[in-house]
Amino acid sequence: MVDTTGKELILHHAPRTRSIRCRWLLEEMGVAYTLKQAPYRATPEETAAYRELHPLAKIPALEHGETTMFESVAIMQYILATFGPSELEVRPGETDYGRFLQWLHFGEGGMTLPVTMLLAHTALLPEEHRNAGIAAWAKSETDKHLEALEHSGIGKGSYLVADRLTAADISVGYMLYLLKIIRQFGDAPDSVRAYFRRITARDSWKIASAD
Ligand SMILES: N[C@@H](CCC(=O)N[C@@H](CS)C(=O)NCC(=O)O)C(=O)O
Repeated sequence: MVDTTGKELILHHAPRTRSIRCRWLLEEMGVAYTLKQAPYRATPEETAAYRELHPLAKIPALEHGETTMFESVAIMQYILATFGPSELEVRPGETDYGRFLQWLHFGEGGMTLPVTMLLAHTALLPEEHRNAGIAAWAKSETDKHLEALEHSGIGKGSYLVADRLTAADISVGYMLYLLKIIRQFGDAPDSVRAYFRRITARDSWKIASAD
């Protein structure tokens, strides 16, 4: 599929960040896009221009004609709506539509708080500012989210919903990747680790996560 809107689609990206979600989806859908490296964890001076697109200077951001956006899951929904229909989306009328929306947002809205606290208190913050109590709480909350995944469709089939790879897998898959980066994925349930291996065996993932 190519861009039939006639407008350049620009994804502002940095390695290992949530822009991988959008790039993974674009690669799966075969939509043409331009990748621009965004300033990541840079000084206020270095991010001044980028803040026009993203007021928090976080990654990702998207430009498409008059439209500029941030929030990775919202960007995925925009891509699906603008360049679909696509198998990567579950649409109203399909049995798994509600569950698709649920897991799509679980990846960011559900998992971000515990995973970010775990990241902060095991890796990101200087050691003297890390809090062992918060880290333990974040680990236990993260484990609950992984158990919820274990008891979802992935134990029975290959994917979260609709027996096919969808944007919900991409949303959740990024969070599992983040846990892997911070070395908090090794004790995840077997079915969740096997699921992660399965969905990241695709060329689209390899391209999206390459740089
Ligand atoms: N909810 C936002 C989160 C964006 C976000 O936190 N991005 C991270 C990278 S994955 C970032 O830019 N971190 C740098 C910082 O916080 O300064 C989304 O899904 O787009």
